[in-house]
Amino acid sequence: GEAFFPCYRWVQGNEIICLPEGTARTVRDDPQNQFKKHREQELEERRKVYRWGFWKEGLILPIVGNTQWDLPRNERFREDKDLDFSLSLAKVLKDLALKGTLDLTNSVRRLEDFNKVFPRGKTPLAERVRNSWKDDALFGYQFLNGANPMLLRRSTSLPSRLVLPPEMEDLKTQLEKELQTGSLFEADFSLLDGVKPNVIIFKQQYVAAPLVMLKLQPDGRLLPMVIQLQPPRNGCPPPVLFLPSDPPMAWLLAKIWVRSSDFQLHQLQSHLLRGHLIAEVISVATTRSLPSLHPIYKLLIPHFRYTMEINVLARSNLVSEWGIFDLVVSTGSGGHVDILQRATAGLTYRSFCPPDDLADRGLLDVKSSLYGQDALRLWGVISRFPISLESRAQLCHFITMCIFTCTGQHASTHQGQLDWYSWIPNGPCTMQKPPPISKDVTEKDIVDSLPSLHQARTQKTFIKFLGRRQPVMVALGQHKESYFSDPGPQAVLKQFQEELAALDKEIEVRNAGLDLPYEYLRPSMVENSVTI
Ligand code: OYP
Ligand code: FE2
Repeated sequence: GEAFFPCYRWVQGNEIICLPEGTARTVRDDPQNQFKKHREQELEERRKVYRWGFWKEGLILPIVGNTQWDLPRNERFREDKDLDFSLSLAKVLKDLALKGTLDLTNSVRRLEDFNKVFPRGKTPLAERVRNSWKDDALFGYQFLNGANPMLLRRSTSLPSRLVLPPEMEDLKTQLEKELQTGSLFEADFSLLDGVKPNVIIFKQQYVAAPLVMLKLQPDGRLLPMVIQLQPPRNGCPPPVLFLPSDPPMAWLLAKIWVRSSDFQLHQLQSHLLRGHLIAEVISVATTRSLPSLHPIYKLLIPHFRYTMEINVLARSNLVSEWGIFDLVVSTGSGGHVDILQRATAGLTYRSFCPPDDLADRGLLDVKSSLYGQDALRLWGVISRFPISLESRAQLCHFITMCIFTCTGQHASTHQGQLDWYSWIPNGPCTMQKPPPISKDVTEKDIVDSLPSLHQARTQKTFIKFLGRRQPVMVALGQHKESYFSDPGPQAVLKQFQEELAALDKEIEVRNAGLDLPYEYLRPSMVENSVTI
């Protein structure tokens, strides 16, 4: 049959292709091959309806179709979801049209002016971000438990791109000391190096590829030590290094550049590619490969609801020509596709499995990585779910990866948007001046670098839309359709739900004792599939 992941070099193992032969009826129960024939016919039919499409060279394949109307009826939003999606989109767009009319002539003069586009009904965490966004501790915290917890890694050596001039002997000593004790971490945005920046209404926008070195303190706080905004280039003087001891405006602008770079990698690599697009490829491949009677089909199908439609909408409105990225994001108009291609080339199976991914990034024993702790716990609960596959450990691992990707992986990168990107300077969608090459920086330089009022309002509009509470929402493991008729699997589902409830309670209790609660992987908050 068709390989489960026809287009990925990272899934080669035959454990995926050799799925058990239709376990609803064994060969012995089916002497005339009647059931087998039925399953084959069903798959033939399915492969006609669910065809692979094509979006861009070098990217994973999507479902065929350019608009939501091209999708099979079963994949379309049902009435309640459709209504909620269209109405809330209409509402935010109306708001944008009304309040945005004067934005092209009005400008942001001071940082406080971003209050004009700070949403009402914001979350407590968004409020906290607005008040404390300049703190180094909150800046560091975001790499652990913010909107994009996927980039940070523990350093195993000083990165080769970090060229330290002789007068920075002190810094070198400090970095080496942290390295020795295993408390040195890095966030490297090299993937963005050389990406072509957007031009928006005749105005050049800018992209950088920073490196941040951070130290993990015994109290669990992660603090930045140095920021390099661009990698060194042959024949050019080494890039300036920004330090916490620099003049406040210079240090702040360096941090803002990092936040804007994180916005790009977060949305494109962590959220869109590793959440939405991978969930879609798993859905399409499963639907084409497994008949309805197959237990793995029954197990996975609830985790695919609405994924194809939301992704068609994203491809045709967010990352399309004239889409939101082209209109207001620094990597729009092609750079974003380049980033997706680069990120696709680097996908690994291990990186989709938190036990392996967190080990590879040196985060397993970091107590202040709440994302890491919760991801491991959730992974554990899911992996105890397909219990009848216990003897096929690798298949179980693979299926757990599929479910975690469609649920926890997406939730952990989707849900932070409203909290961390409502205050625009903490996650600017674009930068309008080149990265600074000196430490002579004023508040005006910062404001001129940040998004215009119109860009900021557009960011707010879509962040609010994407981050709003979903009224039509099925939480992890709470689907009402029952696919399994046997009491055995039904009991397993019930146990799954009980373990999820226990984990939810535990996280709630843990959060009650924390200064900043981490909510994105609470089972009651995690959606059962990628739907927004
Ligand atoms: C799809 O104007 C989605 O019609 C939201 O995408 C909104 C639309 C379509 C309609 C837009 C319109 C949902 C799912 C996704 C994803 C991953 C990437 C998200 C990037 C968000 C960027 C926000 C932009 C702020 C400037
Ligand atoms: Fe999403």
